[in-house]
Amino acid sequence: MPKDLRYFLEKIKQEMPEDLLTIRREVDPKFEITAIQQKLEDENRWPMLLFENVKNLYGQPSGFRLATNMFATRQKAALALDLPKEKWQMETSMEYTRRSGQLIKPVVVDKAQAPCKEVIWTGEQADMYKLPVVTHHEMDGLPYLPDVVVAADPDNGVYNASHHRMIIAGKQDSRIWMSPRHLWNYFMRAQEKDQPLPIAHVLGHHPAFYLGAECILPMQTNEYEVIGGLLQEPLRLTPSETFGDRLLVPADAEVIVEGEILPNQREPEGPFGEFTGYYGPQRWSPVVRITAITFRKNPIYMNILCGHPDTWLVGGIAKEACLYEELKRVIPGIKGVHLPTTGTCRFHCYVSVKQRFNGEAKMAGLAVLPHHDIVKHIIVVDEDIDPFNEKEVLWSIATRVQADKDVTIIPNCRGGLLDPSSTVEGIGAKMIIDATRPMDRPFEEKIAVPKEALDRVQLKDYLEV
Ligand SMILES: Cc1cc2nc3c(=O)[nH]c(=O)nc-3n(C[C@H](O)[C@H](O)[C@H](O)COP(=O)(O)O)c2cc1C
Ligand SMILES: [Mn+2]
Repeated sequence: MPKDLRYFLEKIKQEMPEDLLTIRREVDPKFEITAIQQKLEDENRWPMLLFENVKNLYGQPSGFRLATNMFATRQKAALALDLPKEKWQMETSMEYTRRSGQLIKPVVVDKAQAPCKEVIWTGEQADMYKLPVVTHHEMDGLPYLPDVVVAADPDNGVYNASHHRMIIAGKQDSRIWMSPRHLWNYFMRAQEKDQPLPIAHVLGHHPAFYLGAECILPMQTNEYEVIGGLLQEPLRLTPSETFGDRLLVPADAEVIVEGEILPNQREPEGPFGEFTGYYGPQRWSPVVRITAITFRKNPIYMNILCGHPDTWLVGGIAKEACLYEELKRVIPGIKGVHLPTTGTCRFHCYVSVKQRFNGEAKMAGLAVLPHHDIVKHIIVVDEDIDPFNEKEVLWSIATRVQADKDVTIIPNCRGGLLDPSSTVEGIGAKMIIDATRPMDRPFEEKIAVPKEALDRVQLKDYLEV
């Protein structure tokens, strides 16, 4: 059985049954699903949710199930990479690094072997209102698709996969938001030739598919091969309905929405509740004309709740892994990289290093910058501090930092386009806090109860009568 969303749901059922909730009561995709997620989050609960009965945008039963919160905890990401859930910290990112370094070429199967072609809607039938497209937050302009967009490079056919929200403005009318990364680059080159860019929005696949889409590798890396590496098996592809072999789509996806980004057309898109926890503004964004919708029988539509852990983790783990590889080239003593999700929406990055030479910590901080543009504040800690333990990171800042020497501010860098504190869009300051011990003088010892005593003393011998 190829690794797909159903395969992963089975795995969760077997290995983490407490982490999957099935909801049978009928729900409306407008605010009802996100209200349930918010209420669970308020109780510190982030199980994967599978809604069995969801209405479409006509208010009728859609026939699509809906899955969400697939990435809301790191334990689920560990499971996605076949690790035991206890290995949710750096081991998960390291496994990502290992797998993404082993590119596995995809295989192409014909339509008859492709589950995503079990039902095909083209022409007038390809109506987005028949899908359970979710409206997430109060001021969101309209419902949004929040999943992965795949496209072939217009010049050489190399595939890119990346998450991109798409607003549903009409039955076949959408707009896409692209910050200036790879998909945007593909589109700009197609537009220069006055050509549309064929795309497919992929809704519902194995979580390793999503983790692969968030890699930060050179643009000429075929991301279908990266996804193969993460799945540890070739990704199965099949020709799209609209573009045939010019756009191959994942055969084992639940739902595929095909379309093309039109050149030189812009329409309003937004506002949208963003990963920052704020609404992003309404903008003039490229227009997508929807051409076909294909799906499996008893399909599972996939949603990702933006501005909550579900969004931060899928990108965070991929970015940590890629950053670790980049930093290792500069600082061999790199120990760990963590993009925390405790409300810092990946604007913060913790790096731990075994510093062997003065200044290496600063270099580690600097090396993060070109590889992940949204990171603003980098905190570099020693190897005795666990970057996954925020209490230790804060203690390190409190006790190892002198602000006049250890804080470096670099103005006017490329930053996240959605950072609400920046005054020029996409431009911002970076801050590196070197929270490592100074190397040129002795430093106080950390307190510790002797290990021998800790090993000897068993609490039950003292506290239980
Ligand atoms: C759930 C989710 C939604 C995202 N939505 C967008 C989006 O609408 N526009 C965008 O430019 N980036 C978005 N991103 C970030 C990109 O997917 C991410 O930067 C990706 O690595 C870009 O890949 P690329 O460089 O291959 O294009 C989103 C990420 C996640 C996890
Ligand atoms: Mn890419």
